[in-house]
Amino acid sequence: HMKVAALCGGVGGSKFVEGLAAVLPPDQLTIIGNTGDDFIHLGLTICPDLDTVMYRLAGRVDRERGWGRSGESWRAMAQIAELGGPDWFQLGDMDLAVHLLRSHWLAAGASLTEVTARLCAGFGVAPRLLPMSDRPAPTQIQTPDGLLDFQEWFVRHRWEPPVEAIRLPEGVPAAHGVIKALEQADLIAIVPSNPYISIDPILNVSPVRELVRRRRGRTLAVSPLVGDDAVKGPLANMMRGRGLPVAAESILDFYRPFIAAFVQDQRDRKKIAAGDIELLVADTWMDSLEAEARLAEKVLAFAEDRLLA
Ligand code: FO1
Repeated sequence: HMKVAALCGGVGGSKFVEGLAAVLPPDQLTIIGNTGDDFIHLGLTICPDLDTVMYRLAGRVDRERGWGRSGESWRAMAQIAELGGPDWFQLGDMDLAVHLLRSHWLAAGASLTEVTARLCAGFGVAPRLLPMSDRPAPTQIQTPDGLLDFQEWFVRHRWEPPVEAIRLPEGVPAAHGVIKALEQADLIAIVPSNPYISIDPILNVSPVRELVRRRRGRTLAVSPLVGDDAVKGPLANMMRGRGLPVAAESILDFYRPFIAAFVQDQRDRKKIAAGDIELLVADTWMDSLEAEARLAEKVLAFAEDRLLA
């Protein structure tokens, strides 16, 4: 049995993690979630990526949207809109209950790690979900129109204007449990999330980048591209903006200093010349729990064979 630590962003990553959770005993899986997308909105602390993972593992995510709750109602949001409040970020009634409780516990002095653990316990989520840091580490997007907060750029302006640079705060410490999980993991899995806005913010809390680099021989990444395209979200746009081909090879190049194994989708036109990196070509399209579990099983067997043997 191997201990897995997964670096995870939002929607895409949460699907792979759901697959891992389906095939691993819960005490063998620690998920390190991106909190660079977090923000304070309507006075509440919102952690979209942690919640996306938590709701999915609880079986309560809206599987159509990929975020928020299934069976959600929107009465509070409708009232906020009627009163002229900000309604560009959609917060459902049940989702709001989580943000209220999180903000309440944080105000009472609990850490985000502790609050996340309490929420996960309440939802019956068994694997450990850790925020990358207990301190705010907001990602900002540099655009021709100025510097935007992440959710302003992502949700309010729908990935516009184009990204000139991604600004990550320097010197933010990782949460204590994160370092321990990365040191003790038999396998570090970089899940199929956006490398620039979901994974890089996690690598950037100290000392995660150095730690993962040191444990390169035990680290694997799954490409977020399927058939040379992004599944959802701005990744393909961002790659074009960087002058990179929208292909798994560009993703591999980004992760090269950190990994010894890489997984690309079988629909990609070109099989990567991976050099000294172990390569698995697999079906990474995750449209059901069965597909997620099948992929997780395959990736773990590959890791066991090529990295841990
Ligand atoms: N994404 C949207 O595109 N529009 C929304 O109104 C929105 C609300 C929202 C509320 C709670 C939550 O946990 C996530 C939400 N998301 C929304 C998704 C999320 O902001 C992004 O997908 C991630 O931040 C990117 O990883």
